Amino acid sequence: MTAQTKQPISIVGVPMDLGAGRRGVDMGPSAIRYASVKEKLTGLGYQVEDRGNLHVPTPESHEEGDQQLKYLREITTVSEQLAQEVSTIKDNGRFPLVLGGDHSIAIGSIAGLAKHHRQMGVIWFDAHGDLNTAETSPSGNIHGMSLAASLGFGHPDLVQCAGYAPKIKPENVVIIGARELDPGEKELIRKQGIRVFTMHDVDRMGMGAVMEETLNIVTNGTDGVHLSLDLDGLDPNDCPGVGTPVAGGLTYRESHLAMEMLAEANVLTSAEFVEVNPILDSSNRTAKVAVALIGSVFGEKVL
Ligand code: EXY
Ligand code: MN
Ligand code: MN
Ligand code: MN
Repeated sequence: MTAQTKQPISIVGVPMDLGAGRRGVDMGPSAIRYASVKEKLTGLGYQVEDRGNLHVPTPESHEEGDQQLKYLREITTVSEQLAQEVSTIKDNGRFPLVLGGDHSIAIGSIAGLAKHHRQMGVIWFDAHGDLNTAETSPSGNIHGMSLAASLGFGHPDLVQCAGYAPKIKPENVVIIGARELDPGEKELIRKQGIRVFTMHDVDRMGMGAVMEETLNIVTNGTDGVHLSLDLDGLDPNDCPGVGTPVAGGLTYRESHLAMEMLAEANVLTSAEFVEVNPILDSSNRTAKVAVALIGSVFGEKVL
């Protein structure tokens, strides 16, 4: 996306909550639209189409299935559809902006994107690693497995979404904001050499230095950069409406600085904002933060 050309944007909502441990995040796309995401972007001079929502099965109408891969069948079905949708948006020469829904949707968005990018950088803002497999997951919730699957680790139905694997390489992935990692995730991080800026790193280095290093990593040898922003990466005091809140997160300003530096770098080719859960929110605050961050990453400035 270059500020000069203002690439047209296509919004797609994925009201998915089957990958999460609690209901409600399926209302995330509506909450973000209600927080005027389209108006924010048109106000910045972008041409925006809203392609509506993908159809997602409701939990009532489906069995949970394997307790270590809950709703695997439904999630793989939606992931394939999202991969197709995102690929179509790329074919149309537009910028895909995906609204979640729980973080399992990243399996489909990254699968659709990687068909258009030989080597894509990924910035994963999250309190968590989302690097579990069925064997290492403490919950069986697939939103905790989506980055692992995109890297080629986990159940074949997730790893092979859109018919190929892997989608991305560990040397092009950066996680920012991590503060709750499971043993299996730590092992994968060590084995694969994935760059993780924990909250300790953010505190010590400052977000400016973190983003300088992140930008170097995700643009090194890549032909695109995807932002996968999980609102639970921010502190629950700023973003209470998320499904798996973890204390001690990124501040509102640290997150905005990261988005502003991303906008200045002019390297972003796609983005998704996930895990907004209005049921756990107050006066749609979390969706409003998401829209404010979207404004910053698309170039909104104070001066
Ligand atoms: N690591 C835990 C699990 O795998 O169940 C919690 C995952 C939360 C995932 C949210 C989307 O970031
Ligand atoms: Mn249905
Ligand atoms: Mn996540
Ligand atoms: Mn998370």
